[in-house]
Parts: sequence; C-alpha cells; structure tokens
Amino acid sequence: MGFLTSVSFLKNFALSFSQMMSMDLEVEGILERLLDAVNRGGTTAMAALVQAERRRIEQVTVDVAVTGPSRCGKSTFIHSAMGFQDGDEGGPSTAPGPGATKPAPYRRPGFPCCAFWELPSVGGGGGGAFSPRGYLRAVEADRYAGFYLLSPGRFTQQAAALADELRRLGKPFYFVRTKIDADAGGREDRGFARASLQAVAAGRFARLDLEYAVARFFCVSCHESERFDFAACIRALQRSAPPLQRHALLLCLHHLADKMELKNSLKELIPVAAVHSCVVDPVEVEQLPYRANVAFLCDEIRLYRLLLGLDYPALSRTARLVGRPAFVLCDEIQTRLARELTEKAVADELLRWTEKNVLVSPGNAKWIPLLGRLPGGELSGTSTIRLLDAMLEQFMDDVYRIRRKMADVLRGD
Ligand SMILES: Nc1nc2c(ncn2[C@@H]2O[C@H](COP(=O)(O)OP(=O)(O)OP(=O)(O)O)[C@@H](O)[C@H]2O)c(=O)[nH]1
Ligand SMILES: [Mg+2]
Repeated sequence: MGFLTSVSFLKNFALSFSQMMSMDLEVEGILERLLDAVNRGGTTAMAALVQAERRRIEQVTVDVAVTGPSRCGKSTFIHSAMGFQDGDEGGPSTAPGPGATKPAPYRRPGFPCCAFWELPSVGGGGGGAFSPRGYLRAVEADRYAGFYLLSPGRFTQQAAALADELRRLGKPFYFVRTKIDADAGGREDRGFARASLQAVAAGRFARLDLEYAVARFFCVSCHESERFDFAACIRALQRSAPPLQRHALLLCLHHLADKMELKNSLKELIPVAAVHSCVVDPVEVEQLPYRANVAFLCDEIRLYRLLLGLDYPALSRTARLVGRPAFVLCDEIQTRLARELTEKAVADELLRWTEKNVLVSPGNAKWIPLLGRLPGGELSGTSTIRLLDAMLEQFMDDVYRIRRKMADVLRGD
C-alpha cells in the first residue's frame, strides 16, 4: 500500500468506524425519564422535563485549543473555522502585536456553546527551555476537547514534545501545516507529511511515533476553509468528541461538518422535538385533530435549513465560490419549506402527514408507549416525527442537488 494510500486508508477507516457507531445522544435515557415524568405528573410534568432535556443538550459546552509559533496563522485559522465573515464582530485580530500571554476564547454569534481558544504562541526554534507540561498547565489543558497544533513549515521539536504530552493526557490533537496555499507544491508527495513531521521521527518520545503523527496531519490554507484539508481537520475533531460534545461541534461548525453526520445527529433528537411541540404551549390548528406548537416546529425546521446551508446567505456564499449569483443555486431547491418557511406552510405540511396516518418509523418504535400518552394521542407524536424526519431527508436531497449543480458549473456545463 503506497504511503498516501495508507494515510487516506487510515482517515477513511476512522470515518467508516464513526459512521458505524450510533450517535448515541442518550435519547433512551430521555425517553425513560419522560415516561417516568408522565406517570408521576402527567402532561405538565412532561412539558417541564422535555424543556429541561433540550436545554441540557443545548448547553453542552466545548472548548478547543489552537496553538503554534508566533504568526503561524492561529487567529486566521480560528476566523475561518468559526465561519466569521469579514466585518463580523467578535473574531480574532490578525494584526501583528506582542502576542497573547493568556488563552483568548472566540465564540461564533448564535452558537455560544463552542469556543475556539487562541493559546499563547509556542516559542519557535530549538531552545531547550520549553516545558510542554508547564505550558499545558498554564493554559489549563483539561478544559479543551482537542488541540490544533499549527505550523507554517516543518513542525518543531517543541510541537512534537507538546503532542507527546497531549497523548499522555489522552487529549485528541492534530498537526496542521498552515499557509499551504503559498507552498502547495509537494503537498501530494509521498514524503511531505513525513518531512513536515521530521521532528517526531528525530525526537525520542515515549508515546508519539511517526505513523501516529502522520495519521493526524493536515494541510490547510487558513484563508480558504473550502480548500485543502481544512474541513477534514475539523471533521476529525468532531468525530473524536463524545456524543453530546460531537453534537455541539456539528451544530456550531456546521458549515464544515459532513452533512450526513450532521443530519444523523439532528435526527436522533426528532422524537424529543415532537414531544415538545405536542406538550409545550400547543395551539389549535385548523382541521388538525390535535394541538401543536407550530411556531416551535417552524423554528426547528428553520434551524435544519440553516445548519444544512440552504438559507439564502449560505447559498449566496456557496454560489460566490463558483462566481455565480445565488439564484443559480436557489433554483435547485425543491423542498417547499426550504423555499417558503412560514407557520402556515408548516401547519399544512403537518396536516398532510396527519391525514396520511402513517406509522412511526421502525427506528423510533421505542417511543410508541410515550407517544400514546401525549394529549393528542399517538397520532400527534407520530405525525410530527414524520414531518420533521421528512424535512431533514428532503433538505438533504436539496444539499445533494446543490452539490451536483456546483460540480456542473465547475465543469462548465
Ligand atoms: N498565505 C497565507 N497566509 C496566512 C495563512 N494563515 C495566516 N496567514 C497570514 O499570516 C499572518 C499571521 O496570521 P495570524 O492568524 O495573525 O497568526 P497568529 O499565529 O495568530 O499570529 P500571532 O497571534 O501574532 O502570533 C497574517 O498576515 C495572515 O494573513 C495561510 O494559511 N496562508
Ligand atoms: Mg493571533
């Protein structure tokens, strides 16, 4: 097996392994607690609990560290990873300065649960004074779910020593070679990763070897998150995180996430959202035989649309990448609720699913005992689950249609 083949094999193996694993957002625990609540306190207790369970998931926080030598691209990497647009407030500054002396967090507007921290620079060169343990203690390494170790050229002995210590601590880390746009030649060469990580091979590390490091090596341009390995290095972090943190990272970094993984994570929580609609502030809806919180469902579907990149600003940005106006991509969207998302349209769609009187999908059969306890009976929960399920699936079809259109435009069709 060639060198590059073996690297991609390792990365693909990690992917298929993660896809085999269920997302496991512990929804079975939520189901049990909801059943218990309804037995003890009826609908009122169920309404209070379902809101608390959703809040608990929304409030899971994830901190990610970005480090490397001075001027290696830490701020620019964070800027692109968090999807800050030029002119957005709250992004990191890239102006040359004395450099940070303590970690600085950056959060994306609208997604407060995930923070990327710019750590103080790791001294360049081969000076012997650097202590990985001291550095990690000073930046409070325990806090972070993962570390990006950046370098615009070959990694230094300090970076390798830091990685060795991170492995000892059991922290996921990634070697990210930045500014690859200025130095892309050779990136595809057999030995590029090995040469970049020469310090790992040259050093005598207790826990770090070259193959392990090479499997965690990525090449990026911090200015262009859509090129090179930028998305791959973010996805590696998302896959390494425990389920609830992975969910938070998928939501916060949705523009770089694998859309199928994002969809699957959202899908797991659909029954919880359906229960919410049926018991928290539901209202009468014309012709519907049960009450539903249509405003909440509309917000939920709006979130799906945003996360899957089907909202107008995201489509405009995507179209700009291929030098086209937004309508070229908007025309590809076939799901009615992606084009016209109003409470009336959501109510109509919910009624359509209710009239079909479909069964709950086999994956959600375990929810049937709870759905039967909803004020509107099983039909209310089943139809709401089917509505949200259908929205996610149809939005995914739109995502694929847009991808195909982008490929056609690039080919000049
Ligand atoms: N061509 C290119 N330039 C980059 C890249 N990443 C960063 N830069 C440039 O490198 C310079 C330093 O980038 P920063 O993101 O400020 O680097 P930093 O590590 O945060 O710098 P300090 O915080 O000052 O240590 C800026 O002029 C960036 O525009 C990259 O991937 N490609
Ligand atoms: Mg900086």
